[in-house]
Amino acid sequence: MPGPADGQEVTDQTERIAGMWTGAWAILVIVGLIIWGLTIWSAIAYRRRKHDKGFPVQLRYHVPLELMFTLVPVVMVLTFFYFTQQTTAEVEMHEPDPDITVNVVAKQWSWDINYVNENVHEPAGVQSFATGEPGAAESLPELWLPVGQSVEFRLDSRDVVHSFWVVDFLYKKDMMPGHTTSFQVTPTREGVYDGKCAELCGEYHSDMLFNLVVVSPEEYEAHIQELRDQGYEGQLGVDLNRNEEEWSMRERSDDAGPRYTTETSTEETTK
Ligand SMILES: [Cu+2]
Repeated sequence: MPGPADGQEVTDQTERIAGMWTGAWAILVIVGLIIWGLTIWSAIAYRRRKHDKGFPVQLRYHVPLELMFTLVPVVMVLTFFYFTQQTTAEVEMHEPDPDITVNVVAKQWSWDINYVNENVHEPAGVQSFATGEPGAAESLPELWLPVGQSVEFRLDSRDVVHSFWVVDFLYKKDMMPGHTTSFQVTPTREGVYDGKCAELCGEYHSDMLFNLVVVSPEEYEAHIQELRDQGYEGQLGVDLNRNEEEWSMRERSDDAGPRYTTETSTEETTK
């Protein structure tokens, strides 16, 4: 079973998602056992015996049997579809007034975290280097959230397609340049959770890590105040130029002709 050892749910959605996952597997294992059982049984029961001659009785156009072969899979697919659709709709539900709104901007290869209501941001994310040294994990960009409050993630990208993934949330969402995606969730368990980019986005994709820190509302407020005191007011939006040069991604792709030369495409294939 996914989830932390103490059994406390990480968000208000994890139970539902894990239930969908394990339920589907349980049904499929039962179906598998029936199919394997029948296959093995028929191979043994109808095997060719010593004095058998010619062909066994040939069975054709057995309408009830063929109806069953059609209807059972159709019913199964429809049932899985129903539960998948139901779970997706619940997980994707947007309340009009979430308690916290966080705008996450992905960039090759890190994250900028903006607290929208408070109009402060985390220090600009710097790509991590998985050095294996103790303490490397503590230097990752952080996203703080208060426990028990609903949060809306607004997800943007400054360059290529990334994907926002907090592993223990059991959910991830693509981040695209020029299009904001979003989802809402309520973290229900304090702790530090691994966040990753889940969409291969270039050479250092695997170093695109962050920590999601779920704390008490008081600690969250204190953290926001600390950011404010350190001067991290405002937002690090998508309009920020990621290379501090005189072009935006849009201009560059429009003016520069084909995006990929043979040089970069050979690089691509080595990943
Ligand atoms: Cu990425």
